[in-house]
Amino acid sequence: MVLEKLGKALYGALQKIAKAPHVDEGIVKELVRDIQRALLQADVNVQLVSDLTKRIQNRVLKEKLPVGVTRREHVLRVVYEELSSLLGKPATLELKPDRSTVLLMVGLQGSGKTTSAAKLANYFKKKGFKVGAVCADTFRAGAYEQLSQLGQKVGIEVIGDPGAKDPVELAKRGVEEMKLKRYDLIVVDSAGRHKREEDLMVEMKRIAEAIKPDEIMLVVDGTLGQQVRDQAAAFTRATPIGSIMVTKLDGTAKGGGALSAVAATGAPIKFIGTGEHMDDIELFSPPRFVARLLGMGDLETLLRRVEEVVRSEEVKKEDLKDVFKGKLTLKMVYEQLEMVGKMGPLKKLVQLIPGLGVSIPEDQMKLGEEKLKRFKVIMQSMTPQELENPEVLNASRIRRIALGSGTSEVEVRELLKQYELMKKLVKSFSKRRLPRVGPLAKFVREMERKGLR
Ligand SMILES: Nc1nc2c(ncn2[C@@H]2O[C@H](COP(=O)(O)OP(=O)(O)O)[C@@H](O)[C@H]2O)c(=O)[nH]1
Ligand SMILES: [Mg+2]
Repeated sequence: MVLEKLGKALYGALQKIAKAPHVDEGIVKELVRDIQRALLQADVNVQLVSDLTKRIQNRVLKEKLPVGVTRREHVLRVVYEELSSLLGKPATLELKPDRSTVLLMVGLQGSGKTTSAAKLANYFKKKGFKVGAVCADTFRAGAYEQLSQLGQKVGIEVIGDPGAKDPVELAKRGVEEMKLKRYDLIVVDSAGRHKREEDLMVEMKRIAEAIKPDEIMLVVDGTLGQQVRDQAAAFTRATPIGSIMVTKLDGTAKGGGALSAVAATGAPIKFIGTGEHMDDIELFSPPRFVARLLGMGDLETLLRRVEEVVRSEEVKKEDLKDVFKGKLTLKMVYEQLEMVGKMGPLKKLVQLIPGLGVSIPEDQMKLGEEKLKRFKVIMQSMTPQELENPEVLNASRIRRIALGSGTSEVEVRELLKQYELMKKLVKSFSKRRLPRVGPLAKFVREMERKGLR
């Protein structure tokens, strides 16, 4: 999970409250200290932490308890609300209904602009929009090549010219062409470095004047922690920044610092990047993000994710229908592996379900690339019947498959164990386990409405 360490620390702090016989001043002060420690470790600015924890303490100790709310619930709610507001207000990116929306990506080299441009294009394409990208980075060698490769991967048109010298002209031409083609969204990638930083800012301004984007999105590297604040400030001085995307939150302990520092500048964080793959992008909503951080689960995101998965061409509706019935064949596992070389959307889905994964440690779900390749080889040695119905795999069949695939029986059994594990996860989707009342009921109804159950 994103910001795993921070999430665990905060969860631990709140657990103390949940377990305490009485919520008194002493325990509230202890909670506040725990929260402070957790946030400072995530590189959240000292002043922000101090203000936040003061507010939490004041509200918890002084606010009158709303009717029907226990002191404990009140504490949880205050912490949840205050952490959410630390991360800013929720904001979305709405595309214009009647014309092309132009989005200009800016930011320093290496922040993840090009990757994020392709991720965003992919995100909106999956929602059914016609999306294209323009490479206006004429500074970095291979910039066009990089974007067009990513564009190919997600299946969108990319306009660029590796030989061009003038990024302003290039951006203008590309955007005009795509407007004529009636693209819903045109993402413009720009350069992140120049010999002098001033030149970069000037170029950005000129591109912005030439293409008049509907929104300028600043991309910042989340691993920089609270330092990103200076970057955001510098870009904001040069041109109006409409929104921010914080990347690389998958591999950093400083993500909390980056997010809160950005939020403090007043520009809304609209998306976050959580990995190198094209699907590793999330619409950012502080309340939802904090709910997940605190281990409250996140049904809204889950719903949305399900919707996207269903819509994406990669997953056939029929398959999901079976999955939600708790049925999973090795053939489906194989298709999942083929699809993204990982576990595919299924894994992401599973991660989002609150309470799941508790019995199955994360590292058991993660398989190394090498292992995945071996598994694929093994499955290629199986008959369609075996793939459809792994229960028929007895000792002699396992021996045959090991021989045929040039692997070992141990490995074949290991694959079967993985399969059982996934099956167990998938079973949790089944009717039997899903409650008819409470927060999950909404999810169940939604699935039924979509004919997925
Ligand atoms: N782990 C991780 N890596 C990312 C993420 N976003 C971008 N990257 C990597 O960061 C590096 C720089 O990205 P790039 O898009 O070329 O940055 P640009 O110079 O701003 O265009 C590349 O290796 C990307 O794969 C992210 O969310 N997570
Ligand atoms: Mg780039």
